[in-house]
Order: sequence, then structure tokens, then C-alpha cells
Amino acid sequence: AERYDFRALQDKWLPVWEEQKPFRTDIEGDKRPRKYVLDMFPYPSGDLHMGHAEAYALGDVVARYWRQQGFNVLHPIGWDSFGLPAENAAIKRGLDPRQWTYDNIEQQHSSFKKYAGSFDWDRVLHTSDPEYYKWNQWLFLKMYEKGLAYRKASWVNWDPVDQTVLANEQVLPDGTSERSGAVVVKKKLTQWYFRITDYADRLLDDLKQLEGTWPAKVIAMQRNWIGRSIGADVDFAVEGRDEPVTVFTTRPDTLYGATFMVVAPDSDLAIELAAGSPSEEVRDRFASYLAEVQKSSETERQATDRPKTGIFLERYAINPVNGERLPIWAADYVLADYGHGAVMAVPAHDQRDLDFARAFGLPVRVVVDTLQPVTGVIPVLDPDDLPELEDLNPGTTGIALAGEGRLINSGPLDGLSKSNAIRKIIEILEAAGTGRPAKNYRLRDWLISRQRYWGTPIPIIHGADGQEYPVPEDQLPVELPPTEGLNLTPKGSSPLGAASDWVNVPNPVDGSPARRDPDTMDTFVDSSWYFLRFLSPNDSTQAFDPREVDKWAPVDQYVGGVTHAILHLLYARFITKVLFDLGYVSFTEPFSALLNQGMVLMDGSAMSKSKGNLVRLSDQLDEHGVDAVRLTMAFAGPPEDDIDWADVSPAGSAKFLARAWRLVLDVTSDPSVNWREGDRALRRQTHRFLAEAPGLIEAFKFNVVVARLMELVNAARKAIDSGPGGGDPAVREAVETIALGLSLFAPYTAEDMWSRLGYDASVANYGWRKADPSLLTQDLVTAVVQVDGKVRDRLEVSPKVEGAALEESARALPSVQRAIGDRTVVTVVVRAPRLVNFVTKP
Ligand code: ANZ
Repeated sequence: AERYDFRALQDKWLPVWEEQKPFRTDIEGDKRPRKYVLDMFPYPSGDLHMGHAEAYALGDVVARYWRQQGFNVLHPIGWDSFGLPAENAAIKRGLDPRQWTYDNIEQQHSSFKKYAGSFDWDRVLHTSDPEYYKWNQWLFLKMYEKGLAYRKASWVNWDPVDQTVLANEQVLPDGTSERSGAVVVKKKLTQWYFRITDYADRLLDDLKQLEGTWPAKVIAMQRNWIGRSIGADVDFAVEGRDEPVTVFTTRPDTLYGATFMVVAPDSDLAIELAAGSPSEEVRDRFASYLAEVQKSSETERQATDRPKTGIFLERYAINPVNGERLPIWAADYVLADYGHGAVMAVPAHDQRDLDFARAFGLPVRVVVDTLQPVTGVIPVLDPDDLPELEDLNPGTTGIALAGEGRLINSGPLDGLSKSNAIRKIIEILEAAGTGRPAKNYRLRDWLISRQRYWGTPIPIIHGADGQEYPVPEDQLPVELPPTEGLNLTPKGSSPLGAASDWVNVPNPVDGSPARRDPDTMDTFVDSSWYFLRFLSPNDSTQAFDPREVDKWAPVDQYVGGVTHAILHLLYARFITKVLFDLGYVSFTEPFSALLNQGMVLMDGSAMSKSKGNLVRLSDQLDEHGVDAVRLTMAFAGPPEDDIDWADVSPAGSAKFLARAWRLVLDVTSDPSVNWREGDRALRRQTHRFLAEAPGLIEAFKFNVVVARLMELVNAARKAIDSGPGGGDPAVREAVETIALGLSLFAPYTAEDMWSRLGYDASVANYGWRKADPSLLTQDLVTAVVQVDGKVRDRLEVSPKVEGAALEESARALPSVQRAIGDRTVVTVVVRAPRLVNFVTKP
């Protein structure tokens, strides 16, 4: 007999799909409802790996499912092909980054095809193509016009290994670079930014629209990243300075408890205040402190368990409500680019301030009595056991009183609760012109310039007059110059600055000598809008075609790793809102639903070459076949969970696929059979699968669907071998259903089964069959009820009825009661579900 041979199936069907393009998205005249299913596009670093294999297998289940449900599905793929790894690889190997990038793309492209992703191969895009990045430049110019792209000098995260700036999002919690692993330092540079902070409220508030369709974890991460705080700005006059210093506080109610002020050492304010200090020693100590501070990361600076350091600047601020003189310190726990880079320190009620006050012997004044309840019932405690406020003195205990209570030592605020005190103090400050309500965000503007070659050139020309001149739109794209003669080795300024033919250009306004901006854009710009480009990838006249956008966008289902929970998703949400404001799209959220797949691990930890636990996808595919690997990914568990490759069995998957495939060899009926004549028990199981699988797929319970398929395969095999046989119409019906179900997970096997079952077109485009409701209700069987061996009645009962229940129902029948009369029942014979016999004697 024929054997299941996955290699033969792959060789047979790949060229057929290549030729027939079953997944080309028909654009004109297709009346089906549309679904846009998008997998996060890959970075072309080497060949596909196990992580890709998982992500794209799961995304493909969703795409194939909606196609099967009668939707016109757009499922595109492309490459996120600019970026540092290509450039670093190029430097190491002495290649052009283009060569490394496009070689890898070619390899991944053919691997993807073999992996049978149901992509529309006519829509491929690469972000490093000038035809693509031209539109990054267009987007930049649109944002520049609106003041959403701007340049400023500021302290930036600097990766000393890659010699480039990093976005905050690229600095790991331990202060190292996500890219190179180096400890990130601060450096002052003039850089391009996108004004994402203007959108902070909308980025936060619109998360509500995504509840239920995005993982709750991702929503929470976005919310924390944006980090909105509500409070007040308070102005403090500073002795010897004309302008007051403003601080942001979330606790203006504690203003009477402020005992000193702290400024961020790396803020312009601190530098100015130190320069104006009367003591030369202070100025020197400040300078060396600043140098020290610049070596530490923001995360380190905010760590609460770190000993507090700081310098007293010998300057004084005046508390606007009581005229007290507050010493001004510079300390690194205050950050330069949050709020105003300065805080009013209230050590009694803020732990960081308290740690600092205790380290430097500064006064602590309690202004909130946390023992006085604010609302609700007073706890019934023995008055003698009540602690005294003095016992809780933070100056002694070292524990700040952060809780609620009533205000004390606070003049007009005394006796008020926190929220009433906040309201009252803001009123007082506003009346005096020394304060106002304020909001702050953890989110900073998006730093988009990079001093590297392999990215989108920023379309700005710097005139000799120091002004910025946007490159006129009809001169886009500003193409990257060739690498010949350029040294790509990182050195802190862009290599493009040395491309003299490229960088020296006439001023677009008056033709005078001018220079191009040499920086390139963060590649997160490229990926912030690529989902729109897929809708008209070859349009040379616009970034995207609004008619196609109307048809397809936003993305119905986005699939990708949780590693992108913040960066990419936040930027894409931001750019979508910008495009909405500019009138280019009519929606404000790019991705209506999001599925995060887990990671593929090995023996409990992430795979890596250095750990020696790398499983090569190509080896797995050679050994088990594409379908078995894909099926294993779907069967391993809920998609959001990690898969430990040591715990799963691709060999088991391959065996199951062979068992399923062999069924077609034993189907001896032809496609014109009448289903209704088939074996009822097998039909019931088939139709239960048809009824349940769609809901399970939509709930992403892919593993459960695979388990049900395994049961159905067993049932069909049993029907063939020891039931009604391979000619029964129900066997054909079951096996066709198995092929339809398998087509979501194991496209080669399913396609081959389908064709052997007598169908010409691809199983992927056949559709789904509706379950017959009459086969979904439970069948009843007839139980015969006898008295002394004589049939007295019949009962319709479930085939699974229990003996006792059957006996009870039988005994309750009037016909049986009548037959028994006043005789005594001595024995009851019960053969559930078929028979009950009451044996009596007078
Ligand atoms: C006085 C105060 C009293 C504060 C109190 C808190 C508790 P979030 O919630 O993170 O927004 N702060 C303000 N600017 C800062 C900066 N640049 N670097 C470090 N800390 C800064 O925190 C806001 C609080 O963090 C502000 O409220 C301020 O301390 C501090 F019992 O002001 B608070």
C-alpha cells in the first residue's frame, strides 16, 4: 500500500500552490466580507527559526480559518529590513548591509513558502526599499509640518558599543542596551523627536476600546508605560534668581511639610544654580558629582534600595505658602526630564525624600496624621493600646507615612482629608498665582534619530543660515548613498556625514550651499505604519490608497510576540492617531484584536547558541516535515503559553498525520454519496466537530481542536475496520471533515487528502460545512417494560440511562401499576437501556 511520505507531499503541492496562488487576495469584484489577518513581519536576521515557526503557524491558523468561514482574507508578509544587526553584520564581514539583508530575505522568503504560510505573495514589501522608505520620509514631512517632528538638544541614552542613541524603550530595566547589552550612558546631543507626548491622553484613554480583544497584560503594560500622574505645579521663589523654580507634585496637600528642595543634577536648572553658588568648593563638588551621575542609568537612579547621594548647592527656595527658606540640593534620584526636574521634598510622607533627609540630617515634619481616619468606621480599639503619632515619627522609624489621614501643622488645611486638602491648596495657590493643577506622564517624546547608515535618511536640509529646510516632496525619496568609501564603524556621528557628494546639496529655497541631515530614522518608524502599505504595496503615488484602507483597515487580527507589547504597538497606535488627525485614515486604533504567542523554549529556558540548546528549525523540518512541526505548535497548548520543545513530540504529530492520511486510502465511496444513508453514530461525531471547531478556533483553543481531530480520526478508523466499513457514506463524510479541519494546521497533508478524495480545487478555499442540527441532539433508545415477562409498555430513554433510574421510570408507568395490581414484586430484572422486567407473586 502507499505510504505517507511528507517529503513527497511537500514536493507535490508546493509547485501547485506556487502556480495557482490560492491565497492571492482578490481585490476587484470579490463580494465576500473582508478580514485582515496580520502577523508581525520578520526581521531578516538569518534563516527562519523556531520562534518564527511558532508565530507564523499560529497566525496562519487564524488566516486559514477565516478564509474557510467564507471571508476574503488579506494575509500579507514582508520584511522589516532596516536596522542595526544588518549594519553590524556588514561591518564584521566587510559587506554592504544591502547584500546581507537581501540574501537573508531571499532565504527566509523560500523558507516561508515551504512552510506553507497562506500569504499573498504578490504584496511583499521590504522597508529598506526606496519605494517603501520614501513614504517614511513623506510621513516625517507631514509630521514636521504639524510640529510633531522637531529637533532638540537633550541628554539621550547612548549605547557605547553600538555608538548610537537608544529610545527609552530600548533600555532594559537593568540599565543595559536591549541591542548590545552594554551599560547605557547619558550623552547630550541634538536629535530628532516625534512628539508622542501630545498623544499621551489619547493613547491611554483609547486603551478602553481594546479591552477584551487585546491581552489584559499588554493593555496594563501600555498604561504603565504612559504613566499618567495628576497633581499640581507649584512655584518656589529662589533667592538670587529672578524666575521662580516650578516643581511638579502629586501631593500638593503636603506643601507645609516640605523641608528642602531637590533638583536633578543633570538639569539645566541644577547647572545654573550650582554656577551661582557662593562657594567655589560647591561648584567643584557639583561638577564631579554630575560626571558621576552621567554614568548611571535612569533605572539605577530610581532604585529605592540604593544609598542616596547628593550635593547641597548653598542656595535657598521660599515656600510660597509660609515663606520658609528651604535648602536646595542636587541629587540623582530626581530625574531631569520628568516634571520640571525639581521636587519639593516632603520627607515625612515620601520614602525617597525621607531616605535622603535621614542620610543628610535634614528636618522631617509630619503634616498628615495617618492615625486619624478619614472616612468610614473608627476601629474599635482599646484607647490605651492606640499608638501615638510620635511613635510613628518617620525621622525615627525610617518609614514615610504615605497613607491617608487628616492634615495637621498645615495652617488653612488643618483637619482636611487628602483630597479636600489637595482641592483647597490648589485654590489657594491659583489665587496667589503660585500654582496650578498639572498632569505628567512617564512617557517621553520619541527619539527617532540614529547615527547609523542602514535606515531611512531624514529628509531635512540644513541651510548655512542654521535653518531647517524640508526636502520638497517631489524630490523624495532621499536615497541612501552607496557604501563605497564610507566607514560604517560606529563613531558617534552618522557615517552619512562623510558621503560628501550626497550630503552637500543646494538649499532647496535659494540654491545656496547646504547640507543634508546625516541621521537616519529609528526602524520603529518603518513598522509603525507598514500595515497600511500592505494594502497597496506597489502604489508609487501615495503611501497607501485610501480606498483600500477603507476596505481593509484596521487590522482585524494582529498576531505577534509579547516582546512588542510596548515599543512597536505604542508607536503604531500613535502614528495611526496622527494619520487620523491628518485626515488620511478614519480610525484611531490600528489593531482591533491582538494575539500574543508564547516563546519556544528548550529544557525550560530560551534557546540560544551560547547556551548550546538551540533547536534548528531546518533540522526539525527535515526530520518531521512541515506539517508535523506546524501541528506541534498548535497542539502544544494555549497559544499564549510558552512551548518547551523538550516536552512536545513532533514525531507523534507526524504519526498522527500519517494515520489521518491513510484514511483516504480506505474510503471506497465516491463524492456523490448520500450522507443521510451513513452510519448515524459516526455522523453524530463528525457533526459535533463541525459545530464546535469554529468557536474553539475563535477562542484560540487550537490545541483542543487538534485533540478533537484525533478523536475523529480514531472513530473513522474504527468504522472502517470494525464498523460499517470504508464504503459507508459516513466514513467519507468524516474523512472529508478531517481534511477540512487539518487544513488549518497541516496544509500539505490536508491538500493531498482532499485531492485523493476527489476534489480539484484547494481545500483551503473550499469552505466549512454546517453541522446538521438533527445530528447534534442525543439519540434515544427504546426500553421494553415487562411485568412477569409480558410486555406492558415502552420507554424512550437515553442510551446511557442508569439501571436504577430506568427501573424507577418503569415502575411509575400507570400501565405497569395496573398490571402489578395488589401483587408483590419479588425480583426486578434490569438490563439498561433495553429492558425492565418486574417479577411478582400474589
Ligand atoms: C511632593 C511629594 C510628597 C511627592 C509626597 C510625593 C509624595 P509620579 O507618581 O511618578 O508622577 N517627582 C516629581 N518630579 C520628579 C522628578 N523629576 N524626579 C523624581 N521625582 C519627581 O510621582 C510624582 C512625585 O514624584 C511628585 O510628588 C514628586 O514628589 C516626585 F508625600 O512631591 B512629590
